[in-house]
Amino acid sequence: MLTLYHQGSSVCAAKVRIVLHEKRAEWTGEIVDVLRGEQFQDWYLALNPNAVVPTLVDDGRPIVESTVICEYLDDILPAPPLRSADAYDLAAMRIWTKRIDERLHPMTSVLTYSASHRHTILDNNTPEQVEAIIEETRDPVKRQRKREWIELGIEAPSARAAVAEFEKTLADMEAALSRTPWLAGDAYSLADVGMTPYVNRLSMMGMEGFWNGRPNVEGWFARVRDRASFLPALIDAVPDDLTASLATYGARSWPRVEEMLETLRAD
Ligand SMILES: N[C@@H](CCC(=O)N[C@@H](CS)C(=O)NCC(=O)O)C(=O)O
Repeated sequence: MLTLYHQGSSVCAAKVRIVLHEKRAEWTGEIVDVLRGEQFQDWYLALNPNAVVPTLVDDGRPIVESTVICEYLDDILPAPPLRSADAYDLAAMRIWTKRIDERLHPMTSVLTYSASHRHTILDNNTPEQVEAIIEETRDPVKRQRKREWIELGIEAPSARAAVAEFEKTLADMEAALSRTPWLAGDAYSLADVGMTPYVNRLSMMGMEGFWNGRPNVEGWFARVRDRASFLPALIDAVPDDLTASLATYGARSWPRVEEMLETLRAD
């Protein structure tokens, strides 16, 4: 019995949902509303001491870390395989998933919060409630960053670094996809699963301009969107109000992001 603790807005949780749908697994989902601080409740901390989603519980045993969860699912549900039997392609896949975990994911929080979530938080809460949302983040470094994104939005110093990281990632995707049809070889793999929610996040925020002049990324994303896993894992799982706010506020932030991109591309 597989239970996924997740949330529609979470890119990490989306990776796991993709794998569950690719495998046609039987699973149940429990929503942990990370935008309202539910991840800090004691019952959830007992499952995931890092206070983040996703957590997979398999017959009462919790597994954390989305990349680890995806590999675990590929171990227990081998068909269809999402990791190559070829050692080189497998290494290439892990370079992508490692890069996503270490570099792209932290920058996605910056971009999403500073371009979109901050507006939702500011528009729907009193100043005291906003302060409470910031203060409930236990890690002092994360708390300070959240404050900066909520207060400064896309003008936060970290926002430029986030735009630069996405720009570099998409440039490297374009190069990889000019060599092979999928990111880590001839077959769809956990590398493609891993990148999908991040590219989709840009798309949901109306920031498709990131792949202007990148036909291989554009073609890859079209093929990813055609997969049966895409709609249930990436679109249907996202609450309507969140989809609307990502689109509205993302579009509002895009002109400034585009300016940053133009500067980066001119350098
Ligand atoms: N390395 C973790 C990162 C998980 C993570 O950052 N989850 C985000 C949503 S994508 C979260 O729960 N954020 C809530 C918070 O930081 O308070 C994983 O891959 O599972």
